[in-house]
Amino acid sequence: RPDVFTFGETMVALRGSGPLKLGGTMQVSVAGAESNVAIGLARLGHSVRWAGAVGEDEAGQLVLRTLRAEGVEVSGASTDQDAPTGLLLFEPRLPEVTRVHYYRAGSAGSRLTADVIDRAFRAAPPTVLHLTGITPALSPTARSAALRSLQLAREHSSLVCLDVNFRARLWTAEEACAVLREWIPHVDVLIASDDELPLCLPGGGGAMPAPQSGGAGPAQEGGYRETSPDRERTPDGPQSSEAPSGPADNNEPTIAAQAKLLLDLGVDEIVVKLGAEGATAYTHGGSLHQPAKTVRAVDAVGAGDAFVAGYLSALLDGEEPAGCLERAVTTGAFAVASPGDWEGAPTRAELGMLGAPPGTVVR
Ligand code: KDG
Repeated sequence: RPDVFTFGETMVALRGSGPLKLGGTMQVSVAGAESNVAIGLARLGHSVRWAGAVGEDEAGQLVLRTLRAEGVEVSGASTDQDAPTGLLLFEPRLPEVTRVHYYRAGSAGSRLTADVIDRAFRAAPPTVLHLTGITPALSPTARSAALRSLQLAREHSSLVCLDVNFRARLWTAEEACAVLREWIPHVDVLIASDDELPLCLPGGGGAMPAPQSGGAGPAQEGGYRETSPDRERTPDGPQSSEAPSGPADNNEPTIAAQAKLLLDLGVDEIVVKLGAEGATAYTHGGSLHQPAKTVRAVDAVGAGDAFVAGYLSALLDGEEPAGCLERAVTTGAFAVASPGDWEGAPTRAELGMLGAPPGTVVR
């Protein structure tokens, strides 16, 4: 049984160094929320399978080759001869603001079908199924693929982790809400930023999350705290308190009330990413807040996915919510401190580096 099965659209990602209209060079890599999580987990030593559809093109080869090189099993992936692999461009506009441009309408990844997911899942039913709210936004067939995975998870007693990952460029809050609230009864671990929680609740579609600065996720969603190089670092050790904890921020009463509704709907753990404020987990036993780790922010894209990888990794290791949150903010901070969606994801041996004093050279 693999530890985790995940699926979604992974695209070729081109990263510029300034305004795109000025031209210049771009870095070529791949990006996809679910494959970012898969790589993060594989680096931490877990067995992970990823499925999705890529085009029969060099871009598709790059996606599969990258995932294989990272130790992610891709035998369940499919190749679409009639559509290209999707593309996304990252355009850094300000040190902390990145703009994302998608070229994914009609892409191979968006044409994912339930049959592909059915085959991939049944070939090796996992301990954990991880999916995101991006997949159902891609197309009706991708939406049925996601729904099929939820049914299969129930059939095979896989734990279901859902990261809401609302993408305003792909669908409206009302559309997202209609799908997500149907999914909630199938979800065991729900991961969301605070503004995404209403999307999972009846009537939540009206609470439109604020437009995201990068278009690829809240700018600070991975549970990290920024610092400038000349500012003093804050202690990095675990600072969680036992449940129930004090308020995480001024919105805490609303967030707690929403989390309570979700617990009542059958979700076991609701993990709310609060960006620079860290993250709070809500369970039937109470709530637990984990402050962020302090790092110098280089590229926040992918921080939320890294956070999920850390959380699931610790969960698979049998950790309680405190240990899961601690690892999640650690992996989130690694992502923020490194360029790229997933490139800076830590191995297990590297996790402790975050607490090293500035100037440390590991020999
Ligand atoms: O979390 C970062 C990813 O979401 C992004 O790089 C690409 O999957 C992506 C998306 O759909 O935005």
